[in-house]
Amino acid sequence: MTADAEPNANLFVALRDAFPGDLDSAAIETIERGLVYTWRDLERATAMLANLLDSLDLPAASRIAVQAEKSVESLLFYLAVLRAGHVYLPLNTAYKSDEIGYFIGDAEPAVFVCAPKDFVWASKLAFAAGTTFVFTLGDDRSGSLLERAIHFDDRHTPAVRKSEDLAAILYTSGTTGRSKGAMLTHGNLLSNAVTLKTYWGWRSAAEGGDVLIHALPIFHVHGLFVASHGALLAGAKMLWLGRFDARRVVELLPRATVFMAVPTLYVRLLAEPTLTREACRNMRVFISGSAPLLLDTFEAFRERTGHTILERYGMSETVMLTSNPYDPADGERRGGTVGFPLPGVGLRIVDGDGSVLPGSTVGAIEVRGPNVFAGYWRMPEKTREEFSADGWFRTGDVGVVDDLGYVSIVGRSKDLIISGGYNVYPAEIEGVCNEMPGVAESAVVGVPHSDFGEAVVAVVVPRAGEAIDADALTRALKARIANFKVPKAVFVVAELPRNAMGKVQKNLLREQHAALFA
Ligand code: MLC
Ligand code: AMP
Repeated sequence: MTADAEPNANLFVALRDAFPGDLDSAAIETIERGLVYTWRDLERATAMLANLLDSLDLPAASRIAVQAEKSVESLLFYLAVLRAGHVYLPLNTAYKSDEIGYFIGDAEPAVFVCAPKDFVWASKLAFAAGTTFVFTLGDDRSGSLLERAIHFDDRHTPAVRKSEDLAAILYTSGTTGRSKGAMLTHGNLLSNAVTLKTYWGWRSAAEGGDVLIHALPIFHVHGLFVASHGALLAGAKMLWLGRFDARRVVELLPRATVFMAVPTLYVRLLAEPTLTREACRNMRVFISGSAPLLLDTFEAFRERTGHTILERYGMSETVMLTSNPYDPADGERRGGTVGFPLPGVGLRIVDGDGSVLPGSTVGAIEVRGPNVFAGYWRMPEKTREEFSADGWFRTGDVGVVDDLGYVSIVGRSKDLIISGGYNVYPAEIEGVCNEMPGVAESAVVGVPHSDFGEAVVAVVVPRAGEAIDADALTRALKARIANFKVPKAVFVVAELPRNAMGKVQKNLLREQHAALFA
């Protein structure tokens, strides 16, 4: 870099600059495996992995797709991708080969990292799509990625990136058609992490040292960006769980100060008799998001633990948008609301014509700010559609802002089901159901579920003269799509309810099946 060049806006550099002075202190402790990673380990391992990527001579900003079980090494690889100046593309571990085939075909990654057990089918798909390198990574440090990286130097100069350069692509399903890749820049991710650091009062080692229980998957915004960036930017320690386990989390609470989760995890924590005020005595804040937190859960948690959950709202395209206050001086945390727009985030409510509505009026939520993504990967048309003429992003959520400025989400204009924090688009599931033998048409709806918040239910109509076996259909769906998308119940009916215009009346189906899992 020359003397008058702009500073390096690579997100990795900002995260690394926040490492504490004592590089030999613990950065991450894995609970299931009992391993401790120091900050020096993070520095060295990301350097080795970044040097491996450099050795592949990839074009700058190549897409690097990863479908690997959660492990500290997969987090380190994410950081190494940033460090080397490439674009990280995480994929849900539940996705099946059809789904992976679509993502790889669309994103054309130069490198694909998969679980060792998936190498045969996954590498075939990747090489067919033009991917040059396929590595494997297991959650027990196995696989070719680490075997190769170990031979590289543990020093590396981070690639110079501009704030508007891409850092990650997160696929998010579409209301029609297939998934879209939301392109997030280094600037999007860093600005949001810096805002949350202050707004949620993250404490560095010198300030008392936060300890985060990291129990979420790391292929989505919540676990990968909000949780990991938060801890890294504070130089705070993480207690790392490969998968969520309510009993284990309660056992860890006395050693922790911060917990982040989707509502299902709070419901499961409440089912643990060992969750008490005493267990939470050192906790500073419990944060919830990705799906609506029921008021019952919010109140039961406060009663049991003495802690008021802080609910916030965000999405893949924008990272975090609003948050209930952390500091009581900024107001109380209100159940049923997602708090205030974060500093620097603009939020407005508009009607169907795009006219801005006055306070306390329900309408479509639009947002803007340094956190709002750069558009959908190779979908300029779709990107244009999702922004207003004056540059606000249409979230697809329906909400209202009260007199005090608290935002509540009251619905969605997008036909979306959120099950246990994962998004399921009915149009996608209907498309797959309709391709199944004997199915004439189908309708997929979300119904209340006591654990997952919402559950996917399918109502299918057989072709004339044919019969459908609901169990066989479910089995066939399991082979095609990620398990969390598979309907928890399938009903076979002679016809779907329709209105005078011929549109399927999904509200009737929702009402009919409302009590199934409530
Ligand atoms: C698992 N299953 C689910 C499911 N998760 N079904 C519906 N919805 C889900 N979310 C399936 C399993 O495959 C299994 O099916 C059956 O349900 C029971 O599984 P389980 O053992 O109870 O599930 P478990 O492994 O414990 O996982 C549940 C969970 C997990 C809640 C821990 O879903 C999870 O980690 N959710 C968090 C998602 C998240 O991080 N979202 C953030 C998105 S970011 P079978 O058929 O095999 O028996 C975002 C932006 C923002 O939205 O604002 O943050
Ligand atoms: P994703 O596309 O996975 O990023 O999901 C984003 C969507 O999750 C948002 O558009 C909202 O519909 C929903 N969401 C996130 N946080 C909340 C919340 N706290 N309350 C209600 N819905 C939420």
